[in-house]
Amino acid sequence: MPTQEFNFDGIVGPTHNYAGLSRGNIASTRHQRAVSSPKSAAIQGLRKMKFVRDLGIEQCVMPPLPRPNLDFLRRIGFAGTDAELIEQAYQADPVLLAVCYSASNMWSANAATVSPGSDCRDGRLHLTPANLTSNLHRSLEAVETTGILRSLFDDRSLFQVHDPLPATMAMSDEGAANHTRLGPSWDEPGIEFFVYGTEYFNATAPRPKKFPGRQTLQASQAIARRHLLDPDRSIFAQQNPAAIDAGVFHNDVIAVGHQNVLLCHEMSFHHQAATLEMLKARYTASFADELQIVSFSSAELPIHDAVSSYLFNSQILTRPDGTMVLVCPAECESIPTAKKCTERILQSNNPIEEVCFLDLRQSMNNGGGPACLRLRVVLNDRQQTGMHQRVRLTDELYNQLLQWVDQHYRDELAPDDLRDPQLMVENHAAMEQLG
Ligand code: SUG
Repeated sequence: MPTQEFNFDGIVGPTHNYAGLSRGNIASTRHQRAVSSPKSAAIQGLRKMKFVRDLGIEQCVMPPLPRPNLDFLRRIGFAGTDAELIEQAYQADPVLLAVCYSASNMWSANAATVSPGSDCRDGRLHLTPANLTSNLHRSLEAVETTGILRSLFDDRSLFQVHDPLPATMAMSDEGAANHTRLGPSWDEPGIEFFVYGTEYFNATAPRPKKFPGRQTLQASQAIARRHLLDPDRSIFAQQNPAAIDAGVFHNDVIAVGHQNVLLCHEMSFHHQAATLEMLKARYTASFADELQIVSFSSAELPIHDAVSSYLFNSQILTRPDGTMVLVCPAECESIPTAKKCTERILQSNNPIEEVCFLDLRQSMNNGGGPACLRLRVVLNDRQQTGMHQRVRLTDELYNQLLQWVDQHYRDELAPDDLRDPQLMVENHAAMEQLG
């Protein structure tokens, strides 16, 4: 089995809802208190996984986390039976109830930063689960995600699943959403490109004014050290603070890279020209071919359209024949500027030969596009055999999951439905059956 990239997608959980919990994420704020459809959200996610699998690309699933997280409610001072905890939290502040019910681990790009074994000095695959300290609801994921990753990748001779970084602002880490691995092959060492929002200890460094920069340089550097990366092949760049203030809360909302391709916007990086020059130079020095960069100006794609279309949150995938496909959210087809950009991607010099558009509206309404829903994990032959096998998406598993969703998920979930203890009972039943 050749070394290849596996996509691990989070299955949307039965409590997918719109609580407006993520400051700086415009879609989340805009849809606060809207009625969600957990069933359609999960089906849209599963269809994307099947679509990728049918392209001949390895696809795996990550389970939803058990919700509500009642331990969280106990830790912040509520007490009593499960139903009492829920009612007390609702009375104190419905936001707290939304926090413990959030299905946010569906966005597995934020689950961890992953470095392929070929980039790491000890040859093992290294994963650092993200601490997600920027948002309360997301910070609850870290411990549980670490447990899941350790059970998926439990052979210590092949994999190293680190603890999340210390949960402090200085080490704020959002995982692979701010990390891109570039290089023509999966077997040779690649270039690891880390993008951060703030430089925590440097008070004079530019910062976003309105919204938080969720990834710090200090966190990215710590990950590079832990993963035993070659400093000559690790690049750190700052996100453009004005873009963060325009709603670009992760780098994967404004840039996407894969193998020898990088799609970006003129507002992607703080030192845009220098960052792109550095990437090109390091790439050419390391490999025989060149990095193909396709950059878009604000005139072609106003930052507002970049954020609402999520063009840069598309997945770039390599098919078994070596050609690439761009999997975009359906919004890229309906927003004319974004549609034109997809046409230019097809015309310009790069290996992307096909563009397709998928409906992921339920997740998009919370700020999660195709690339947010997947964690890329490059696995060699031994690692493919050594990882947990039941998560690989087969037609059989796909059909089982569709049936499971149909049986257990609600068609609609309104904000005040979280108060109904019956929702908890339904969730327990669903998770029990998933096993
Ligand atoms: O962290 N939204 C997520 C979206 C994450 C997208 N991931 C990447 N770009 N990789 C977030 O902001 C909204 C939940 C709510 O409002 O109910 C939320 O958590």
